[in-house]
Amino acid sequence: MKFVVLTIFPEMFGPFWDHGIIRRAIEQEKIFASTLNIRDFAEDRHQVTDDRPYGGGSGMVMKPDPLAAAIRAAEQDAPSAKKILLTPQGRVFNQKIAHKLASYEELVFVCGRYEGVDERIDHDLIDDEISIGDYVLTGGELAAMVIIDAVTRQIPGTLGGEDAAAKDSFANGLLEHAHYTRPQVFEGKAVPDTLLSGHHEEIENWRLESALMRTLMKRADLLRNKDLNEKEIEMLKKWSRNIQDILNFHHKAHKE
Ligand code: 6GU
Repeated sequence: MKFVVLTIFPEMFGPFWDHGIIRRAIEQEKIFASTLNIRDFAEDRHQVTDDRPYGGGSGMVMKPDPLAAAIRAAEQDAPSAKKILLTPQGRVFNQKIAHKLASYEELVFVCGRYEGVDERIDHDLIDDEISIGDYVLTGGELAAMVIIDAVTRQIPGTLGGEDAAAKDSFANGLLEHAHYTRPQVFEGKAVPDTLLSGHHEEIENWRLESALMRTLMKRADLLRNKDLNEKEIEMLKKWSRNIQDILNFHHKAHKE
């Protein structure tokens, strides 16, 4: 996968390329990462990339000419790339989009700054617009890093475990199960017995139940939209029977 990022702050990306999974993916040539400084494509003496908005008002607008030139230069470097503009007006990023983007050979990220980008940077130059959530950032750089991070860990071989990405939160529509490591007892709290049992099937069942419970408690919306499998339905029914049982006892106790 080749990532090319167009930005007026290329220095922001140095530390990002240089740490953890991203660094290792670059070293192992699973990903190729570069930035282009939009300022280098400004023709004027001061290399200006923004200007005041026609019609007046506060804030500055990113000029179309340096940006268009930068995008065309990126296309030289990554001819098959999907070109993505980072903007709060884009479709909202999620795991499904991360998975889809990981299937491309090349991605170009265009980081908007100031109040916005001149409207004439449009369909010939941009294939997709993505936002990372309903809040406003000062620029698309952090959003590009978020997306590059999520896409990189979808690329086979970038994570430690064989199928680590497949077990991720959201990959199966559930949050991840609870995790424990040493010590076995921390501040009086013990690790659940099942996880110490060495019994693989029981451990898998425990993890599914943990994942399902956490999703129900923290993100019930995910469960409503999920295709539940038979095991998951059985677990939910079991809980439901238990809850009904408690309520029945409670009801009787109060009538007596
Ligand atoms: Cl992609 N850009 C900016 N400026 N703000 C955002 C965003 C992107 N996604 C959420 N907020």
